[in-house]
Amino acid sequence: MSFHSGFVCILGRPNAGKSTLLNALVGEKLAIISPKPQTTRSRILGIINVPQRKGRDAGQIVLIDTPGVHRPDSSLGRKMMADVREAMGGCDLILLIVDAKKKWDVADTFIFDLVKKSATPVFLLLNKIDLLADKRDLLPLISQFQQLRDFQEIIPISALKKTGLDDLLQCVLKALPKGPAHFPEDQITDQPLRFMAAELIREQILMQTREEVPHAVSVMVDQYEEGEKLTRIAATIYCDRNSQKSILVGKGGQMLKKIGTSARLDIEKMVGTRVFLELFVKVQPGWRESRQFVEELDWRRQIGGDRL
Ligand SMILES: Nc1nc2c(ncn2[C@@H]2O[C@H](COP(=O)(O)OP(=O)(O)O)[C@@H](O)[C@H]2O)c(=O)[nH]1
Ligand SMILES: [Mg+2]
Repeated sequence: MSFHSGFVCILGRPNAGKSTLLNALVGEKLAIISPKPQTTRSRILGIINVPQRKGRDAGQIVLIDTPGVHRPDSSLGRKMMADVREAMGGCDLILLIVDAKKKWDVADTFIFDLVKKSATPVFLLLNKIDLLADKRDLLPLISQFQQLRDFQEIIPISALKKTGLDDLLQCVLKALPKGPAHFPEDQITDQPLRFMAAELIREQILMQTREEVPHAVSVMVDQYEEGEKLTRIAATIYCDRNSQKSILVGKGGQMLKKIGTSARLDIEKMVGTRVFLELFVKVQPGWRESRQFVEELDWRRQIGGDRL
């Protein structure tokens, strides 16, 4: 049996289930998830090592989760789409993921056109099949998609229920070039812990606030000190307007406390020590329009290197 290795980009509309799939395949929570569109703002790497099993191929799959494909209308949106294009550019295989329950619309045309221009092989993943009452509905759906493009594979899955993922992994491996692993076997991501901590804080904000607040928020970790028993973290939540700040702080600081407590518990699970978390809220009007601010949020720039 042979060893395959390569980069695989997960592409799709906001909310199709890209990050859920990344987490399910890697078996760790690397990307935050929410029912709100544009939860993922930068590309996220997840590394899967498939061990040698009888009669099966082994290898290393480097998955890249990406922000949802959309027409950008701000500096933040343009940066997100630049991340999508960068991930697409350097990969060996594209996993185009669609929500099997959703009706086709113009946003789908946009993404299919994007994929059409690329010479990279594409698998189409029909996700959320757990929501289909009748599995026979899959066949007409598959033939409908077959007419759109010559997909190398069309695979029905449920990222949430982890259905069809074993078959998916084997198909992906076979489609990757033969060659040695790109990353050491014990590495599962390239994200620094301090960035993942910022994301876990943002996830709580996505879960606990509504309407325009989730989209108006970004989180930056100002201080991150790892100790053997205690990790000290200070982070700033940036929002657009005073009214949003009032919501984030809440009556008597209730909301900020709630966000802080839940995020702290999640970060403790991730780092394996107790965590002391301090949160601040600042108003930074129009930050999504500021190219400089948006670039400052990017941890790849913060550490001065871009490995992909
Ligand atoms: N029922 C069901 N829900 C899913 C599935 N995959 C993802 N979701 C949900 O869809 C929403 C968006 O998921 P997420 O992974 O953040 O989508 P992304 O924007 O493409 O990264 C979340 O509420 C997920 O729980 C699935 O296979 N079945
Ligand atoms: Mg996502």
